[in-house]
Amino acid sequence: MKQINYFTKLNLRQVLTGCLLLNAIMVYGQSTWAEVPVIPKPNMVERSEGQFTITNQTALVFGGPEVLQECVQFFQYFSESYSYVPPQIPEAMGAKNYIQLHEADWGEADAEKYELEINPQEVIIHARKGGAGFAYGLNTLFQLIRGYNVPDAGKNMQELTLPCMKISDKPRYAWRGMHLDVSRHFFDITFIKRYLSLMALYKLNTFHWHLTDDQGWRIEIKKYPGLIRHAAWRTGSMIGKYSDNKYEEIRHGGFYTHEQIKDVVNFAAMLHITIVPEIEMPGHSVAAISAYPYLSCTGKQIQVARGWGVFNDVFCTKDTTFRFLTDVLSEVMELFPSRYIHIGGDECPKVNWKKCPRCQKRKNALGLKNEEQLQSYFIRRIEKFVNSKGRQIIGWDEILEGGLAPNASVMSWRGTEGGIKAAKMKHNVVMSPGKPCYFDHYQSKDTLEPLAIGGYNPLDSVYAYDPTPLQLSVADQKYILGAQGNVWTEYMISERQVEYMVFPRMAAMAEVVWTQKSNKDYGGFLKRLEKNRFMLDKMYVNYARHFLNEKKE
Ligand code: TNX
Repeated sequence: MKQINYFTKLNLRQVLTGCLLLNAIMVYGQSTWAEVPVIPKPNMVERSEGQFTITNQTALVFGGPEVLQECVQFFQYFSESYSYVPPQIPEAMGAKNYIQLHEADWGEADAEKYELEINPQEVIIHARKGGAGFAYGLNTLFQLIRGYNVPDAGKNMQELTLPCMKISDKPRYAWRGMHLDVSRHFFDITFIKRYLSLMALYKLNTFHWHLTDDQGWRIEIKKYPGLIRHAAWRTGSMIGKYSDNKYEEIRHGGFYTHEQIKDVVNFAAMLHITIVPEIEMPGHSVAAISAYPYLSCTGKQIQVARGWGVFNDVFCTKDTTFRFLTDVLSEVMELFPSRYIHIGGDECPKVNWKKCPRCQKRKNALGLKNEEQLQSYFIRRIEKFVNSKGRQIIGWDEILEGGLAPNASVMSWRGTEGGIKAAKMKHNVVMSPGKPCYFDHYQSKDTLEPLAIGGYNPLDSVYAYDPTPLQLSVADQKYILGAQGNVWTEYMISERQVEYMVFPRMAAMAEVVWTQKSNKDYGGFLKRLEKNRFMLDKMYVNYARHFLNEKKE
């Protein structure tokens, strides 16, 4: 028999008061607006007559202790009162007006699915225990409450209304990602958590954390203290346009300790976000080499890079480099429980390998034809190690050159060809082609835009993107895990600037990876974004405002 004393009733108004997204909401009539004000757009919505009213008598009813545990955490996060512990009241059954979380008997494939029913007497969210469904259902509910109840400081209304409807929703793709480069410019843990919270707002579930590059190493590795003492800092940065070749001399840097990383990983898990760490190899490794020069072919002392671009100093293919990298990856895998570990693999010049006696000896001993095959050997060797720990590697599409490692997944960035090729070879793929997934490119042609790396990726191009290439057979389409927005920060020197480049393009990307193609509609998205931006306002997000002037039809 179901234990009714597990049911918990809590005064919803208490929770909503002070809520990050919803506090100070006052009702001002009910909108007759046809679009359901939710981003990403839910996949099935049926509207019906009538409305549900949230009053200070509305109870929140949880069905069972585990569900309670999961949802309360999520709920509390979106509430200012982190320490709020809902009272356990044995009899909640008497409530006349309630929001209920109901455990559904669905299989694992539906871990992210939720159903949300709004009737005049009750709101019921159905989801599978242990997945993200309850959190996503609550998220949609928050957005509906916010979207249908326009705050008006002049009114002191006690009630929030919701039109009756039934939503049945689940994502199109499993990998709904955002990336952030913290090497070119360092962003502290507080900002990383903010970034994750904003991802959660849009039901994004994968954070690709680009932790190492030429311009700075950002993760503490206990066995190699030089990485945070030395490789995490540079003595200046490039300023202005790349072609100006100008530098300032301000020391820049920072790193994350193991404690901080554990804290962020737990925080992300609470928001149903997986963090995929990236450790770049064999290229983009100047910072690591500057701390441990023996890692390169020449062994020469070099400095952490101050400028942007691609550098010839890369990891040598000798055994001592592999010892270093496997030590590093061991600590990384201890900290990050993700199935995937990103090992970079992009933009590795082979100039030094061609001159290096040890690399040449390795190449000849293995009977390899060229340096591309040597890079393939490098990645395969790393893959073997990562697989031995029960994990999978993912790398940029250059890892296809010279032969793809047997179990590797590919992140397609130089267009979609690499992704298509890998999917045809039955390897998993994450799509992130520069156009339109690079959020470091300009989003407007306005000449007053802050300096960016170049390119042009406006909001409508991001929105129009379909991650599943038409060239793929139906059978091969399943290898497309999803897509992500990439945020390279050479030209983003502050958190405010990152936000400006990321929002609202992140919202468009969320709809690309969540909403079925046939349900997408850019005009409707813009209208929903106009409502949605009040949530961003509430969190003081510095989003770009160009969309406010776009035509909505
Ligand atoms: C290419 S995308 C890079 C990055 C740069 C980015 C700038 C990729 C795998 N490599 O190192 O930051 O372009 O858009």
